[in-house]
Amino acid sequence: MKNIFVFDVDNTLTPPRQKITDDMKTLFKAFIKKNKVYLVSGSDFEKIVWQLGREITGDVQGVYGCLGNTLHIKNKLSHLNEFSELESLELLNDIKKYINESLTPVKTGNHVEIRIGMINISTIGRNASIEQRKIYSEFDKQNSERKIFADFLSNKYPKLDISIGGEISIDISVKGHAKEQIYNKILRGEEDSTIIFFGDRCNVGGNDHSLAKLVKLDNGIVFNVDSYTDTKQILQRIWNGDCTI
Ligand code: M1P
Repeated sequence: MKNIFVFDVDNTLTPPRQKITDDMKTLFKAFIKKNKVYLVSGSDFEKIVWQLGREITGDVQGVYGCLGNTLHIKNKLSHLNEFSELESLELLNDIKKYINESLTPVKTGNHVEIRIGMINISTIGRNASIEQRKIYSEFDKQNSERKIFADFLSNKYPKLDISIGGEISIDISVKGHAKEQIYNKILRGEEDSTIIFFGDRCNVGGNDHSLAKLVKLDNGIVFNVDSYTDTKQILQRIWNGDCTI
C-alpha cells in the first residue's frame, strides 16, 4: 500500500492567515521530497502561494484551491470549475442582508469574495487585522453568528454546500463541489493507495469535514489537528520513524 498525504493549509500548515513558520517550512520541504503530497484549501491559489511560497506549491503533486475548484500543478493552472448556481440574485440578497444586519463588533470592508467555484462571506470583512480576527472569533463563539446563518442558508438552498472554514468567514459552494471532490481525482490510477488527510475543520459543519468523511469511510487516516504545531509534531514523528502509517 502506498500513502498519499493531503493537507489543508490555513491553521493546518500555517498559523491562521499567516505565512508558514521557518521550522515548519524546513520540515515540510523535506517531507514533500520523500512523499506524495497534495494541498487543499478554501483559499485561492495566490493566497496559498503567499502562505507557503512557490517552492512548496511547485514541488507537491498538486494544489487544490477554492475548495477543490481549481487545480495547479507545478504552479500552473491545470483545471477550474465554475457554477451558475452561485450567481443567484436571491442568494446575493440574503448575503447582503446578513452582512448589513450583523452585530459584529467592527466591519472592515471586503465582505463578499467571489472565488472560482465558491463564494466566501464575512461580516467583519476580509480586511480585518489579526487582532480584529481574534475579537470576531470570540464574538462568534458567544453568538454563533456564522452557525446560525450557515444553517439558514443550508435549509433554504439545499443544492448548496455551506461550511465554516476559518476564523471569520463562511464558504459557499455547490453540493459535491467542496473539498470532497478531490478524493476520487487524487486516487485515479492509484486505487491501491491510502489517503492520509490533515485538516483543522474535520468536524460536522467545518470545511474539511466532507473530505475527512470520505477518507475515513475508505479506511484512510484523518488527523483532525488543532493547529499547525500539532501537524508539525505528527510529521516529525513520521519522519523520525516513531510513528508508522
Ligand atoms: O482555509 C481556511 C479558510 O481560510 C479563510 O478563512 P477565514 O478568513 O475565515 O479565516 C478563507 O480563505 C476561507 O475561505 C478558507 O476556507
